[in-house]
Amino acid sequence: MLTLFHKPKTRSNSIMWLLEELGVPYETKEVTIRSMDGSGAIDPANPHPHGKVPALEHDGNRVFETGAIALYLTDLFPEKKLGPVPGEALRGEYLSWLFYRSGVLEPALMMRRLGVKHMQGAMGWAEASEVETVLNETLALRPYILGDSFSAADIVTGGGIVYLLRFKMLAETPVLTEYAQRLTSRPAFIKVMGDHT
Ligand SMILES: N[C@@H](CCC(=O)N[C@@H](CS)C(=O)NCC(=O)O)C(=O)O
Repeated sequence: MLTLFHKPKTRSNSIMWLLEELGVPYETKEVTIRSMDGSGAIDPANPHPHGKVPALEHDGNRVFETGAIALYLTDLFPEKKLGPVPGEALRGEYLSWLFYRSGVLEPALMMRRLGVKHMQGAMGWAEASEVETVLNETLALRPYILGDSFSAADIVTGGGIVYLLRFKMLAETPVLTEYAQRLTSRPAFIKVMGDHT
């Protein structure tokens, strides 16, 4: 059984969205987490080493980090065609965009929001405006991150784009807005998120 450790309206919604796109059986265990306002607490039932969500348990495997969970799931269900498996075309592109959200997109835009100056050459991510350029150039060429087909990279990094647009951390452009509309109109997205991201 797949068990998702979950808190509504958090990043674990992305994994629930993916599980719904996959159409596989799973259970959720709702846990408490620490909040920005100082409320909340780590839930001892949560296997995540930092008490965060999402975390996944499956057949004795613990998986944490949204990108890693997405990769685990799409490799587990290759027949669902939501992520290229080893040996398939676009596998490298897929892994790159899965890691891009937590490695580049989130830190770059969070640093800008916090007013921290980017130090070229010293940080493992690019400056926020450069990230915006790359996203716009990529998505101007194709409807989804990997091309014509939707994949879990659209849930992980694309879901991040939806969230960051909503909270005005990413500049709105026709390319990104139309991409976000493609994602948020998907039945599985609406089932999990409603009008929330
Ligand atoms: N890099 C992690 C981030 C996970 C994360 O920060 N989740 C938030 C909820 S959106 C959380 O659990 N926060 C509680 C805390 O920071 O203790 C991932 O992508 O899975």
